Amino acid sequence: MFESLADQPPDALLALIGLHRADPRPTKLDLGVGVYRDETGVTPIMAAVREAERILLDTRTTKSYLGPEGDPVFVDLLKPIVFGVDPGPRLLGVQTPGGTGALRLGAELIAAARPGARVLIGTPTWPNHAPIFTAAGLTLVPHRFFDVAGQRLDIDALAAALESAGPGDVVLLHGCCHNPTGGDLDRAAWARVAALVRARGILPFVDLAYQGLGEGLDEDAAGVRALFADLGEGLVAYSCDKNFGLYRDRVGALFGLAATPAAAEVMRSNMIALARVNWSMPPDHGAAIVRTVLESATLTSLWRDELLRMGTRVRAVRAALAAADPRLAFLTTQHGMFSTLPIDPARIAALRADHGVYMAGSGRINVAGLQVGDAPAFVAALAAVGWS
Ligand code: PLP
Ligand code: TYF
Repeated sequence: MFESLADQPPDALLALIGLHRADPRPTKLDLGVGVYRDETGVTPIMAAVREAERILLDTRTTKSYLGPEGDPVFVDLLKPIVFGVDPGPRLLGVQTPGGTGALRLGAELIAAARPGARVLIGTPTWPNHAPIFTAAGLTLVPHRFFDVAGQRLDIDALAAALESAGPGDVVLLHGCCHNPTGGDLDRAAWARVAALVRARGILPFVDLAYQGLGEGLDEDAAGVRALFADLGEGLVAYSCDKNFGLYRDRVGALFGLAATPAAAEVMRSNMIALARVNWSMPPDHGAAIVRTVLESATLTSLWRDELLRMGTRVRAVRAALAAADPRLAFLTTQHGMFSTLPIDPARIAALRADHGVYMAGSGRINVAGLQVGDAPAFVAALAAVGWS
């Protein structure tokens, strides 16, 4: 049977981890896979998370099954963080294995409602977006979201894509900290998108994987809140894996806004049915940590403080890079851990081979992989390969 299978390429982003690890040069720099690193170069277990794990170890009495919807308390505690004011019974959510599980579940929900539905998708985007939506049987309709050479959002292309779409179509939007460009919609652009989505009857599907790692928890959710404030239907794929540092524990949620409370219950039952045939039930441990943090005022403020420091460090590295080379000034206008440099594959290869500088083949850099003090060496390596 399996002789018919063709070999599949490895995930290029995850492959960078191994390449960097195998490089013996002590001066090597890892700007590859998108995980936060602190001022010592470590992806830390956050203090609030460690404390929550201690509490769970002491108080957990069972690991019996929870159910396909996961922990509803975890989902309810996230609602005010994501949406600010709770939109009430039209908003529902289920726990998922990471933001990826939420994206896949949302895609399958859309496919169940409207087989083959068109999904407007801005380019460039996270490399897993297209395969996830395609695997669910949806039809991708790409438009240019960001001009890498000019380091500018192409809002007009997004608006044109929305104007060409209508009821039954979906638009995928990054909630904040755009991966891979750091190019976020500003308040005016979100308002324009919200108006078009409403006028055309398009379903917005927001991927919110980095809340708090840009400008702050509330600032990073301002777009999704503005969009959902006066909306009939929408979906949000949420990840706690970055803002709680829980990557391997796979913590996420899929939120849905339905037209009526009754429709919300139907939507929830469909999400649960789809979860059952995919992963049966989501893993509990990471979500239990988030729940334990958010149930405690002390742990919540500890978590918020540490997240604030993480965002501040990322912005400091962006500022240091811009100060070291004025051609990188655009980095300070972008948000979150990622930006994409206008740099060709030959130079990316030379950075790796000659300077031990590891970045994605697309030119994406994970700013959080650098220390403020690394800025001169990074800029010198860019200059040495004759960047732009
Ligand atoms: N969406 C984007 C844009 C991401 O960068 C990631 C990163 O992994 C995800 C979703 C998925 O996150 P998770 O690790 O929670 O599945
Ligand atoms: O874009 C990134 O680097 C992160 C981590 O298959 C990641 O989102 C990368 C690839 C992948 C899963 C997560």
